[in-house]
Formats: sequence, structure tokens, C-alpha cells
Amino acid sequence: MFLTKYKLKFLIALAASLLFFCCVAQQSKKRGLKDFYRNYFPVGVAINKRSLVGDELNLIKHNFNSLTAENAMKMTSLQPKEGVFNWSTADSIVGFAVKNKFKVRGHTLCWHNQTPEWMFLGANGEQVSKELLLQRLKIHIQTVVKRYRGKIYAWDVVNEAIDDNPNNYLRRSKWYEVLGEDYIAKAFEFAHEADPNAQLFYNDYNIERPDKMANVLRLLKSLKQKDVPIHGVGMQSHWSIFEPDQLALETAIQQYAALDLKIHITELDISVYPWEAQERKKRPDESEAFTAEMEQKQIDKYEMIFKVFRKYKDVIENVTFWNVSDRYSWLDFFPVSGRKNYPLLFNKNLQPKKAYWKIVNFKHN
Ligand code: HAH
Repeated sequence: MFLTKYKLKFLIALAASLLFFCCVAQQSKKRGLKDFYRNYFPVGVAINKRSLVGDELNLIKHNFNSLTAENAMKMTSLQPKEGVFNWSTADSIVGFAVKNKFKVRGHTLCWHNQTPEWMFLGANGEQVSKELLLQRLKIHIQTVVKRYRGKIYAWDVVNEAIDDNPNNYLRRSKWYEVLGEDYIAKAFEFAHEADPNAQLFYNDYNIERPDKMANVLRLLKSLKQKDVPIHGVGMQSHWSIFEPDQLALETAIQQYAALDLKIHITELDISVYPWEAQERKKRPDESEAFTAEMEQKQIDKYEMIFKVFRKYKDVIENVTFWNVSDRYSWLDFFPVSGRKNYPLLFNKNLQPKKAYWKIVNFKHN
């Protein structure tokens, strides 16, 4: 059998298009999350010491170009005893980032949680004096910020200072109790003095909820008015398949951007359970299945929020996920210890979930 001219042409065209589609498929296989978002914002992830040695490492290098230490830069980790600094994990994370050209977001300099007890105690176990606590805050912030000067481009300076009860305004933390409202401005000033080039952020959760947002806006406005060196607001974005809706999210972004502040999405995950503020025990009847319905709702939520992030790419300068894959998430332990959650874009086997493909297959906008 011999080929007619037309058959030959048809076969050549077929082979060429097959080759073309294979190349495109191959290329998109090779591209990671960070590459799809190259023209939008760096995509980050919160990691631990073990992330740098395990099989998640390739996935991290392939998909992300910004890093945060999930725990290693918190006060308890860095200064467990007064004057005794433990740099080992934080140093390895920063070293890895520098070597592999990741950006680094520092988290966090002043928080009411994961702060060692000695910080708030005087020499005889009494409550620390105002002067001593301020001095300790200054030493801590400046030692840490100076060590990573030029390597950490943005710091969460104060974390979660707004109370969950909107009537309270500021959280009644030890920082507030001893130092009053002023501790927030002071923390920013100390950090700015230590690294004038670092971008300084106020970071908090649920700040797209109108009640909490009103108080966050009040705080941010007062800091700006006092010329406190603050450059941005971190929306933690510990969200769920139930919230936020698009209007709430866009409204929040617009309100924060209107204060001339940069926005970082600092701790993104989409829980498959509703938000709960209080820790509690697992109920015996509580299912831990990742149902098809949860999966679909999660896909829809991821699709919506990334559409919004792309729309506001001029003000959103970083989007960071809180943990790498569903193999391990802080949400497996909070608010219900031992209840499995599935909040991320990669499954337990480190494979991209459907939500991943949904957010990378977008038309350029
Ligand atoms: C965040 N808090 C913290 O910023 C982060 O450092 C931590 O690793 C996980 C989540 C969210 C939060 C919480 O820890 C407790 C109650 C409400 C919200």
C-alpha cells in the first residue's frame, strides 16, 4: 500500500500536532506553582527542619520560591532561656533559602503564644516591670532581625494583637497588660532600627471578617498616624470551605490597600471543617473522611480566592501556604487534636490535588 500525497500531508500534520501537545503537556508538568504565578507574586510555604531532609524537598523546590519557618523563629524556639539563643533550625532554613534563591518571610517577633515564661517574670518570680520587659523585647527583636539582615525581606513584627471579641479592641495579652498599647509601636520601631530595609508587617487571622477588620483598621490607622514604620498587613488566611466569600475578601483587600499598605497572604490553608477558636477534644462520632463534597467545595474556594489574588496582584505581594501537603498540617492538631484535616494543595502522597490544577489553569488576567 502506498500513501497518497494527501494522506502523507495529513499524517505529517497529525504527527506535528501530537508533538506540539506533548511539548505543552510536558512543559506544564515541569512548571511548578511558582512558575504559573511568576507574573503575579512569589508563592511561599511554611516549613520545619524535617522538610529540608525528607521527600518533600523536591516538591518545595519545584513549587515555591518563598519560605517561612513554621516554628523555628518564634520566641520560644529562638530564645528559650534569657540570653541563650538557639539558632540551629532557623539558620538552616535561611541558609537553604539563600542557597536556592528563595525569599524569606520572618515569623514572628512579638506574639502572645509560643513565648517563653521567663519573658514576663522578674528576678524573684514576680510580674516583670515595664522597663525590663521593654528592654527584653528590644534585645530579642534586634538580635534576631540583625542576624538575618539582608536575608529576610519581610517580618511579621506583631502577631495577633487584636482580640477576637470586637468590644475589647486589643487582646489582653501579657504584652498589653505590662506595656499597654504602646508595645506594638515599639516592636515596629525596634525592628526598623535593626534593619531599615526590611518590610514590616502586622499579621493576624480572620481579619476579613467585618467585626475584626474594623479593629485591625483602627490599629493600622493609629500606627500610620504616629509614623510608626509599618509597611504591610499580613492576612493569615486560615480559611475553610465555608468562608470567606468573594465579597468579604475583596472588601478586606480594598480596605487594607486603601491605607497604602502592602498585603501578604501569610498563612494560607483551607480547612474542611468550620472555624473554631477554642481547642477541644475530638467527638467520638466525628468523621475524618475527605468527602467528595468537601473536595468540591475546597476546589471552588481555592479557585475563587486565587482569582481574587490575581485580580489584586498590584497590592498582594506574597502568597504563603501554611505547611506543604496534607501529610502534615498544624490543623491536624488544632482546634481538635488528632482530627485529620486536608487543607493544602498536595495530598498525603505529595501529589497535586484537583484544586492545584484548578488554580494553575487560569487564563491570563
Ligand atoms: C497562627 N495562629 C500562627 O500565626 C502561627 O504561628 C501558627 O503556627 C499557626 C497559626 C492561628 C491561631 C492559633 O494558633 C490559635 C487560635 C487562633 C488562631
